[in-house]
Amino acid sequence: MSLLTDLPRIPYEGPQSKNPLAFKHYDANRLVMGKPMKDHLKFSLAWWHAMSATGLDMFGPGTADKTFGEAPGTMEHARAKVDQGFDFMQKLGIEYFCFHDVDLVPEGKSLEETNRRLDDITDYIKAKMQGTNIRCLWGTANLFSHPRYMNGAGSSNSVDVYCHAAAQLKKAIECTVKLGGTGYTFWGGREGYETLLNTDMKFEQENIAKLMRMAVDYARSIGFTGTFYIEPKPKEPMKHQYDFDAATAIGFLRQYGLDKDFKLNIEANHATLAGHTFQHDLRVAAMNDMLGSVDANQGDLLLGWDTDQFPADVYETTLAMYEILKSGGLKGGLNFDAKNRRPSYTMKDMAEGFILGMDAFALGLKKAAAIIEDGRVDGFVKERYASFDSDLGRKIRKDEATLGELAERAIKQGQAPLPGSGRQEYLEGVVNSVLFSGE
Ligand code: XUL
Ligand code: CO
Repeated sequence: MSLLTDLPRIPYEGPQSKNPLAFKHYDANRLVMGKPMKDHLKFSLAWWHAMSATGLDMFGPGTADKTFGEAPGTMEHARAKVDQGFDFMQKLGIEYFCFHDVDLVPEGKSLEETNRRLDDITDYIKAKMQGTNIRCLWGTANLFSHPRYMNGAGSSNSVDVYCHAAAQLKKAIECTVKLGGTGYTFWGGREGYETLLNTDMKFEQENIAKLMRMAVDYARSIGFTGTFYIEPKPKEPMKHQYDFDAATAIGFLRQYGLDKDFKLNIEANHATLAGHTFQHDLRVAAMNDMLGSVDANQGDLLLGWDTDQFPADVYETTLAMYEILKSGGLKGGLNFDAKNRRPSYTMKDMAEGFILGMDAFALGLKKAAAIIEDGRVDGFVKERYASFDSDLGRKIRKDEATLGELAERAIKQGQAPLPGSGRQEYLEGVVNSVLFSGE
């Protein structure tokens, strides 16, 4: 058995370091665009992956030993996870964590028993938080693993299941508030369908919205001032998930009047499963003022599922941080909804996974700031729309133009000139030169 407490503290050693247990780019207090890196990059540990998941897949059991010297399924084990997790976060300088209810404690035989266990563990976590900088980024309820949720929770056909979900939701909100969580997340779990032959989609979506409304009302009534998040995902586990992507989730929130209380938690691997880039879904969220938080990971474009890998692709983290910087920064954080590959099963592997992800985002942050400071990309985009700075262009933008007026101008001018080169290759070259022109 190996323990996270056996690992050393992880120092920043700079880009030349070859020490696997050191940061090459993440230098918590270094200023980027006038703000310390750690305030741009509020890294968070996901309790389900880091403290719980062993690497099991449908072809075989887990390879990583996360017993931490205690029998799984006991409260001793739940507490050992807290001891190990907090020690690990402190060694890496991670200041936030996220959890599902069932990541914290083993489920009891009844809701009352589970709730008592949650009371115990949140007391334990709260005490542990004292004297550290560690805070809860967001909490959530696992409303998708238990067989009762085979048809979803808010979208279930069964009112009994719907009520059970409500009970779990209520308790998870209470735990989040108790731990001072800055957010509460709804990932659609199994909120979706396998076939429309047995599904009333409208009924199910209305019920999800009603449950969310009740959750907001309850949370506000017990003093929760944080943000609710929807985390879009197009498929897996269901064939079709209702929160398909950022645009779909925003439409849903607006339709049901939930958009004042909710923002989005954009996950990189979910965006790519939806056929978008991570950057695309960040942009859609940001331009609608709905960008709240991020689940930081990456998929494998050759595989069609949610591989939840630690972020390594600096091109992608750069473009993600570009979107985040341009939107004014995240109020939420960067939650590593990420896990080691099954053959990377040691505690050292886990540390190296986090170091990889934190460095990839730190480098992405530095490079995104450099792209913005360089100005050529932003300058080009501005210039590209410059024809709208004309009198008529301004009238269009101010909703003062009529279709007839535009048509008249078009007839007068004859053939419209070509709109100007998009210069994609030039811009990609600019990005490459910023990325690879030294530190
Ligand atoms: C599943 C996923 C979840 C959510 C929390 O794909 O991303 O772990 O982040 O329920
Ligand atoms: Co996620």
